Amino acid sequence: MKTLTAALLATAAMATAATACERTLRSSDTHPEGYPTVVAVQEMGKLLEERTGGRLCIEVFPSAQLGEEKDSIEQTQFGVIDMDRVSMGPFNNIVEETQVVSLPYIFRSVEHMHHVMDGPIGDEILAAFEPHDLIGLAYYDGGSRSFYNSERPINSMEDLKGMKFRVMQSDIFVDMVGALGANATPMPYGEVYSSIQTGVIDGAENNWPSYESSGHFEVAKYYTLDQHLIVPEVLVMSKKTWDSLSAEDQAAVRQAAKDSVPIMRDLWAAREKESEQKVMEAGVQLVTDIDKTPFIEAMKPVYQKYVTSDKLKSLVERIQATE
Ligand code: GTR
Repeated sequence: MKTLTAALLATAAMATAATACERTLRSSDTHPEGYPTVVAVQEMGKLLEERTGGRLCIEVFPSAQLGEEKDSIEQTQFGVIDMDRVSMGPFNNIVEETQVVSLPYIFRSVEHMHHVMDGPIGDEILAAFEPHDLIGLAYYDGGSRSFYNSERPINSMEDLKGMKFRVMQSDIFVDMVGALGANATPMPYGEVYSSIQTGVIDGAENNWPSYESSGHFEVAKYYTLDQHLIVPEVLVMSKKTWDSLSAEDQAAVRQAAKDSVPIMRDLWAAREKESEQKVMEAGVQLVTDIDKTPFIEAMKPVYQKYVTSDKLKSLVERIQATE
């Protein structure tokens, strides 16, 4: 009887919690529960619920439950999904301005990326989402991305020759890998593990937390810190959803998204260390002393191919001029 009463009370409590929200926004993420981006959006949801008195809540659907990034972006444009937390990479073919922050070695460091994205250039790129039925809300950290593979340690650009790497679905990354003498295969994140395991590809490239949480380190133990990309991640809302909100709630969404950024950065810094430790303990063979100069040199044709319009040229110049 006691257990039954407890169970009933728990059900009642859940029902109250569920009805406490007038509207629950569905947010997509490719990463699993507990990953910094997932937790940051959940924290944003708490702020939003509190500040709107329960008018708005957020439910995060982790582990690509609502689809892989390319598809979830489309669904968000259509308004089927309310919010999406994605890397800027998969936006390259939709929002031209995102190409500049996806160029290899455009940022000198994570600090440089923060200075750019926290300032007017970041705001300009966020605003560029709107004509594509999306509202850019905030940027999250994605560390720096480096190559890993199942075959051999990469000590120089020479070692990459002929290898096959998965890249995010963006032409820039295909050309980036090609310029390094390797072959690129764009594919959804969720297919990478088995593709490495079965030898369809030799490896991929990512940051410490993704390399760890995806389990890729189990099938590709050679990791070289060439740090070719520092791509920020972005949280967007469907313009359809946005337009259905009052001005007051729109402001609350913007503010809560903004307030989730420092939370995310703290979570990220901690997770980078934890992930590094975990994969190293699992036997990952790390190369850190790699000369990046030839890598940077090799990217010239990629810049020439993509930075052609005045808009992008100006953005690149202003990013490079930012301290
Ligand atoms: C991660 C990023 C994801 C996704 C993934 C990928 O670092 O957080 O949004 O883009 O990389 O490589 O597909």
